[in-house]
Amino acid sequence: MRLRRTRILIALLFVVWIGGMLYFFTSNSSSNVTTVTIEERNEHIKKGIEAHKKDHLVFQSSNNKKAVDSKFDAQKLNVNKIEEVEDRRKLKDFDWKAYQERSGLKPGEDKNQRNAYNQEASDALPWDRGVPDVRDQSCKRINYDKDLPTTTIIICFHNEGRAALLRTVVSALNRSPPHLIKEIILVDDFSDNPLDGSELSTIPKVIVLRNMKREGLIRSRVRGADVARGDVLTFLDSHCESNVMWLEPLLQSIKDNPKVVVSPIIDVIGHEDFNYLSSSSDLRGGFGWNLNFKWDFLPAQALMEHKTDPSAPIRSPAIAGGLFSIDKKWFETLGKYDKDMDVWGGENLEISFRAWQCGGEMHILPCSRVGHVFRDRHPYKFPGGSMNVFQKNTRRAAEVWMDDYKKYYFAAVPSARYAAFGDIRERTELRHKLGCKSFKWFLENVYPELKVPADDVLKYGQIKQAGKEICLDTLGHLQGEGLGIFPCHGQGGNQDWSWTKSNQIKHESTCLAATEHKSGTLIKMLPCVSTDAMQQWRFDNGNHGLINKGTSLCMDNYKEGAELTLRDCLVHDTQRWNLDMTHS
Ligand SMILES: [Mn+2]
Repeated sequence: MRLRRTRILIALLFVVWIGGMLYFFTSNSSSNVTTVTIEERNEHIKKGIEAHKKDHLVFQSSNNKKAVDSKFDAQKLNVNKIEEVEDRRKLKDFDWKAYQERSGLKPGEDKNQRNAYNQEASDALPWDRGVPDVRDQSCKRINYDKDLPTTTIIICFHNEGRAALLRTVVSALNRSPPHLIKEIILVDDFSDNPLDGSELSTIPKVIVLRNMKREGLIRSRVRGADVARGDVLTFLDSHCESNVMWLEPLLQSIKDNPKVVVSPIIDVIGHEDFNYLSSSSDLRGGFGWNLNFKWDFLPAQALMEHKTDPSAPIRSPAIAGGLFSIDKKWFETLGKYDKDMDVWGGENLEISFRAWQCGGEMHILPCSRVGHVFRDRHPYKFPGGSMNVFQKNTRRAAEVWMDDYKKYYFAAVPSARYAAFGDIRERTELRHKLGCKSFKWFLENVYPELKVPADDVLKYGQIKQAGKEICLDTLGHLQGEGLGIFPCHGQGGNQDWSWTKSNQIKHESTCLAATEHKSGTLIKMLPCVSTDAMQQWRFDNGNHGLINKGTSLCMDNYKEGAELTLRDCLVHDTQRWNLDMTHS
């Protein structure tokens, strides 16, 4: 019964999803919006997130000693003075072409080399170019309060391409009500050319701080936050473009609930052509037990709510980390960032755990849209060793916030057990002082979709026919019956498989089993018996075969539409599989 219900639910979900997509295309077909298929967009997002992870590896620091270039330090400049001279700075006085040309491509220079995006395409765009308004129609009918809190925009950068950096600043200025932006703080994390940042200080509201050595994203953000005078902190990456009315939804949410951390939907600016593409709004932030951030499709219930009201906030267990707004006082109360985390990585999950467990929430706001250049490689070296730093930071987050559940992280990333993570007393005291809830509470109330692995499970996920988007699927069949294949939907359910320590392929309480020794015999879902060789499998990495130990026969999708059988092992496409699985 439960299997059938799951199956019906997934079918329903598909209908809703396709309906939603049809609506999306028809409702946008008249406007001048570049649309891509959902598959293309999600592929983009997936690749983008991978690239985005690498993207922040630029920030590097060798020790914790703070070094500051006093010339560009707002604390020494006296920030109040900046407000006095603010009126004298005019956007129209800024010679954007000259600013860009001073750092333009040299003759013969590879246009992709410096920034890992096409600098020629980026430089060719006007600094104030328009972008398609990709918001849902319902967003355009919302009236926001006139007296929203003000914000300080904080942008940290290191050797960013000038055109992209400038558009980040100018699109935010041009597409926000002026009275809502207190200032824009640029934190130059020790770029090769200090003029990249300092030349922008003639733009209205811009304050430039420069680190005299690499501090990394985390400490650079805190440095910006410490001098911010706005009510709300808005962190942006340095290669973004804010879309129409991007700021109001963020500030309204925080006005309504100062303990909510809010993110825009992150649209895609192509790193080759710089086209602005709309991202799916059916996603939210999550993670696996390896504590890598990932995008999840909305669970069925949340998806239905989203389709009913496309402008409503989407509760998100985690944020990607590059772009978000938070009330300044709440940021401080919550303990800012863990400043003993180095460079980049893990800080987005840490602030996500902290926000939820300590009485706040995280929302993605579909009416707020900001484009981001997703790259597929990073232009800079990472001398500290990105894996070590990522692991140190992530382990700090796990040690402080995950209680006993950290054992699943260590199971998923065994090398993390040996990561030196330093002193965490200050952070555990913070957790205690704030009276934060347990990780168990977080799992039960915020992220029940993250399943606690059974102790006998090595890895879990889906099993794909090699080279195809077709997955092993119970087809809603019950114990004692066979199974088949179905297009992969990434929703788990009938396509959710675990690989156990005794090499069984398990779905709920059933395991895939051979019942006879002859070729052509049906594979059945039987109650698991870990010692039964007829239920044990071996994955042949070379041929991608799934070989049953008891029979030495191979799993075969011999006949389309028929149930899976065991056949003599041949190197044949119907016997080739991929384990698309995460270690638990
Ligand atoms: Mn980025």
